[in-house]
Amino acid sequence: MSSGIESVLTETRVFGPFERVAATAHISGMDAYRALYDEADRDPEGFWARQARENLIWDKPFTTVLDESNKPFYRWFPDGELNVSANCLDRHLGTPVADKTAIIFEADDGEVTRITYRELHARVCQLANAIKSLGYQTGDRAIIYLPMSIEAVVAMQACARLGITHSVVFGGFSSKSLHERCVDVGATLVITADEQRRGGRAIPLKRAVDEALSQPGGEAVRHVIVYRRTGGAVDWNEGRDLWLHDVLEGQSNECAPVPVNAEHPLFILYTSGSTGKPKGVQHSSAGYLLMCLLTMKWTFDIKNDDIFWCTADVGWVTGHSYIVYGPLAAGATQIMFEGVPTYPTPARFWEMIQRHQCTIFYTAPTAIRSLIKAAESNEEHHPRKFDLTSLRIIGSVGEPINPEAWMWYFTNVGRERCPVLDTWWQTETGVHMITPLPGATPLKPGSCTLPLPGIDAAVVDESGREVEPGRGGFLVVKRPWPAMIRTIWGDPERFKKSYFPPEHNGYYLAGDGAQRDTDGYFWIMGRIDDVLNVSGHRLGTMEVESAMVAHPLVAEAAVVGRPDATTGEAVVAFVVLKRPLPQGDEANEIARELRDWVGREIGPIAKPREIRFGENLPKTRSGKIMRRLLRLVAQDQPITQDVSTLENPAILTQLSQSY
Ligand code: 6R9
Repeated sequence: MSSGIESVLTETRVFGPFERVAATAHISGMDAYRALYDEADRDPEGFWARQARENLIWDKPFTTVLDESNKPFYRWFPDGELNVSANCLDRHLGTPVADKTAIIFEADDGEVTRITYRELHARVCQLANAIKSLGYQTGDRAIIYLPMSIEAVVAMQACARLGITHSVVFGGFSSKSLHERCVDVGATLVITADEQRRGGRAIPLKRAVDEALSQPGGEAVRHVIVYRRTGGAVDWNEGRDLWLHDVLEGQSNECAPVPVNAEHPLFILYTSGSTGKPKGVQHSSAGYLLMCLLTMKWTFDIKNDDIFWCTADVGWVTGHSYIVYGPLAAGATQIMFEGVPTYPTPARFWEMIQRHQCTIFYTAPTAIRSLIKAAESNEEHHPRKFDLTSLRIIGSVGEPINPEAWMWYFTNVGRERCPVLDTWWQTETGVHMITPLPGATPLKPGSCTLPLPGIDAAVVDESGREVEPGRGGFLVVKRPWPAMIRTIWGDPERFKKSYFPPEHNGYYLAGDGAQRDTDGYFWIMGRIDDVLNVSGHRLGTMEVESAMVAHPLVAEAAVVGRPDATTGEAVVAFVVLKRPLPQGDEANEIARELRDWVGREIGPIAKPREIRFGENLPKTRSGKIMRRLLRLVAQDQPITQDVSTLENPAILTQLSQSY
């Protein structure tokens, strides 16, 4: 948080406008932005109705724009019907886009596969027919546990075509996380692969599915469709498991899209919150897709000849909105990458931009920061060694981008010609909310700048009152927007409590701290709840704590974040064991064991960077763990506050030793 606050106080540089982009931009110049913003502000329903009519193809037109009768369970275009897959694929068939490349897929080993919109449509129809023939229908839920692949896009689109709600689980999650999600979402179908290939290694996926489904509740899954990616050995459960290539055989490449209600849940995506249990964020069909498409135009200024590349995984919301739905609805050509930015070398991104003539590049600060390190230590991996002149827009998402990383990205990747779009949004918001527009907004390094048209964002105090410029507070959105979260799957009370607490006037509470400057620009300060952001991945501290205390050796655990130059935040775990305090090698051994345990319980991304053992944890008189204190200890900062109320102040010394 401190680096964010400093940047607000010291950052005075302003970049842009970018004439080259502005000349042809969808929204060109600040006057055009303000005009659109004001139109939406004056008459939000009229504005969104116009956008929904102009941008989506409806099977049954809506007559109501927004149903607010059961706040905060807003319903958008509630009597309209459409199909999301038809809006991404069929809409292009009678146009020149049909034979345009939809996806340029580059595999981990560099092999490139291209697929046109017409071919993609055929593949989606075939899989939809196969799924239908297995007895699945609108309203069923499918878990998708696939690597980055054209098959993942096909699987998600095939579900959308039939009105089957998908829940994609990131391939880096453990079988235990997969099991929890399968059960919570009530899945009856799983689509997976034998293995995934990343950084030259093969990582099993089917094995994790087998483990997950052998647990209680797993028997509800009737079929597991398996994409053969590597040919690695897999166990086979006759009757349940089916090869993707077998189920596709003989299927017609036409499958009528099923019209669904605008509010029909397109997908449920799990994300971390401030309790131990991940939340199933439920999204709609029409409102969500509308804003995916609009932000492709507004934020990315997508054009027919652009080569768009979002480096996110389809397991995260960024991959949903800016790989699977937004770019396809916009008829764009996009790059999709199976591997990791550092394999075979940390120049992989720059090589790929050059090879595929990428024009719009969208990645995460954590990737940028690790590539800075690599570039600065080896000239061969520096972006200046590559021809990146095809780029016209570069973007960032997932966590605050510090001004230094912003400047490096702007200078070395964008060559000072490309606007850097620092896009602030969340799994819950569905799409970009606060972001520069490339042909309009002057940029300040470290600020996500201004809200999109139709987005009424503000910074408020504890009682919901807007604070003055330069004062920190809670980031809120005052009015509903079409792509917003609809509920937490199976837990409407938690939805209300988490996002619409009564003291905030019915505003949507994002969970981030922020402040605005005198130009109205937003500066995000990081999470204000018990959610960490490690390499752009959201992790609940409670989630990691519950995983740790599930280990037989652990009596108690507290997890906090520590600022980290590469990953943004690093997980530091304070642990009380059920046995005497370990020292030296023994402590190292137990720390390794606990790290592996967390990796198995949640996934490798949750493994604590540091583990610190103590005989107990610092607590208040009422028994609350003093996390604020632990955060200071984790940063090796001096403790200036009064610690005399602690049961045992000496533990602070114990807890300073890390493993
Ligand atoms: C899209 C996505 C959401 C949280 C969010 C915030 C952080 C995302 C940011 C940013 C500062 C940005 N975040 N983008 N913070 N500037 N441009 O990342 O969704 O995984 O749900 O994370 O990430 O803290 O609340 P999700």
